[in-house]
Amino acid sequence: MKFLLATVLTLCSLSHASAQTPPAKGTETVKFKTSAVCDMCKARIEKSLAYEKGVQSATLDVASQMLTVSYRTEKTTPAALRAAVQKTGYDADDQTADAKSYNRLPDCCKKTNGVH
Ligand SMILES: [Cu+2]
Repeated sequence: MKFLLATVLTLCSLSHASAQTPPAKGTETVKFKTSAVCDMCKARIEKSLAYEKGVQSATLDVASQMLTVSYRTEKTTPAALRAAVQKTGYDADDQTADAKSYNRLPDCCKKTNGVH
């Protein structure tokens, strides 16, 4: 009886593990429009994204305010990456920056400044 129970539990956890693995594997690239205005913003966003789970590279072009992120599809999602940008204090596409983080930014990095 004990043996049977162990077998059932093992089968159960095995099927759970495979159900949680997304079918698509690999690397995707996504671009977000941010509210970055200067090289300090660029450094801040790139550094913060580099620490995000699943991120392989993050590059921000200050002139266009476009952030390009390549990420592992089985580790993270565009939504999670956008949230990471918001947490850093910047807008990501139509999502507004986290207010607390935004208020901690130096004055030169506030979006009222425009790109400089
Ligand atoms: Cu800045």
